[in-house]
Amino acid sequence: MSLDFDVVVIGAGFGGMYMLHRLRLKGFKVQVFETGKGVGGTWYWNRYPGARCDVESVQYSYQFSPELQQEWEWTERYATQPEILRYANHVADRFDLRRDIKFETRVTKATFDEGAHAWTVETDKGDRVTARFVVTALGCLSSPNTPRIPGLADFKGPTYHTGNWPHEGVDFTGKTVGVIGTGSSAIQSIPMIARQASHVTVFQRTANYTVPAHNKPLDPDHVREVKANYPAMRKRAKATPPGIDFKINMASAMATPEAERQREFQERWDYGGLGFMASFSDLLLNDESNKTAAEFVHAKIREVVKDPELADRLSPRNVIGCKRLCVDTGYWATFNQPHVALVDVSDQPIERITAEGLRANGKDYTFDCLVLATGFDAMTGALLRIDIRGRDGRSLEEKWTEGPKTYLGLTMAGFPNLFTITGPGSPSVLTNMLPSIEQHVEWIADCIEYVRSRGATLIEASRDAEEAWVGHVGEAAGATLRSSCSSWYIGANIPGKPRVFMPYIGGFPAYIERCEAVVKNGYEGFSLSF
Ligand code: N01
Repeated sequence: MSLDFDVVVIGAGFGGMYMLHRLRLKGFKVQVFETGKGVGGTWYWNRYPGARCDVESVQYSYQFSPELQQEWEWTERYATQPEILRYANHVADRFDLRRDIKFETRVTKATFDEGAHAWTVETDKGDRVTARFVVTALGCLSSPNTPRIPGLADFKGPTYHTGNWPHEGVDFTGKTVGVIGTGSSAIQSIPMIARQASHVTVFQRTANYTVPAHNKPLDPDHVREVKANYPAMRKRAKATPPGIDFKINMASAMATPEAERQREFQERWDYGGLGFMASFSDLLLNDESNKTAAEFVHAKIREVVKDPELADRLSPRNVIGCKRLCVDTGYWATFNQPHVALVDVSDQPIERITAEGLRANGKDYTFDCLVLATGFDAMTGALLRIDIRGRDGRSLEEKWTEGPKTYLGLTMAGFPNLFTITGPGSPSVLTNMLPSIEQHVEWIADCIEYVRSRGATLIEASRDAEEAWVGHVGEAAGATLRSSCSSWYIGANIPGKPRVFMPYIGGFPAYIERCEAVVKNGYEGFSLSF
């Protein structure tokens, strides 16, 4: 049977773009399908005001091309969404990617043909193509979660979701705005919305920890230095659990005298960003250590927020770093402004959305515009939106009834020739996504080349290898405080979703080592067919 393509790639974000490039270099015929009108994935859709990456721009970038790394000029410590999107477009142009990407086309179905050892991929535009392999590059946070609050359709004004923001932008000048959610997207967008709006009401179910970004324009001397030493910096980053080049203090918080501990927290706070959680090595392992960091942040909230009762309501109660730490610019100070109000909806869910606003705690709130900063059906949502059928016509949804099961977060037993970039069971969202994406893309491209070089037509993970990996992912999660709260890491934000800690928390270096060992041992845990 002659197939239309060697590989179909689903998604043209950073994962899909590099996958296309890498496979092309190896001489494979590739078709990419992308729902959006352009490349960029997350950075194409998340255009809410204030959107920027919480990993520093010189690190949140591709490293596969030294030339690209040298020629691209980041302008700020933390790049804005428009700048990252420009970068994605630059990459697409530079490597001539667009000619193999079909835009505005959503893949709806992928079915494995056991006789042909191939996939048939169908789209909402009527495509029906065959390919030996399918690679999903769907992103971990790309299926927006619209909460099932009664009456959502009744609201008379416009409703915006941060994860699917209008491309033309939104002008809130003179408007009253209701915002549901206080996660990263809300924490970035609320200060920006408050600059324009005449009144903002924030509905908070769970207060969140955030550290200051201290964003600034990049100093040209610093950029020159980074560029001169890029390989060394990338190497250092790969040796840390989150794949980010920052100093991890290996001391225990509890074993460190109080004054020294405060100094370490303060230094990290003054520097800004996610490195705060690397102040001590046991913040996510030991409750008491964690509390020292949490209390440090609580004190910062009290310093900034003038009304003590409001400061208390803004202070998170759970383990710091259990939910993804946020990085902000002026979030708490925004609540000192008289036109910004915080409504606690932690005790009772929002009752309903009404034509004029919403009803919560027995009270009606009115506003002109509603912003849903309510996050995503993370890690599995985008995959399960596609009707993926493996052996015996079994759906992925059926396979994952009790939670996602993968081998290395890359493949699944019963779904031969299918790969997932940064899938559940890989470090993905617990790391800097760009190096994680590159590591997956390179592993997958090598694997596909290996299958070809052996004259085989099928590769499949064994159930035993998958079970062992799923067990290891679960064990690793159980050893930290990260699975102790209701986060999207465990699917707690989606009613009915199985509660399973989805990403691999063992750290980037251990994960890379494991992937490399699998290859060295002749693709251990996989079988080939001809
Ligand atoms: O989503 P979230 P997000 N009633 O799930 C609340 C990445 N990211 O888009 O915590 C009331 O974190 C929900 O409440 P609760 C980053 O990895 C990165 O902000 O479930 N409230 C929560 O407050 C991040 O972690 C960047 O109790 C409801 C909020 O909505 C991930 O994306 C920027 C509700 C959702 O927060 C997701 O962040 C932005 C309901 N029915 C995002 N339903 C950077 O790089 C939900 N909520 C900086």
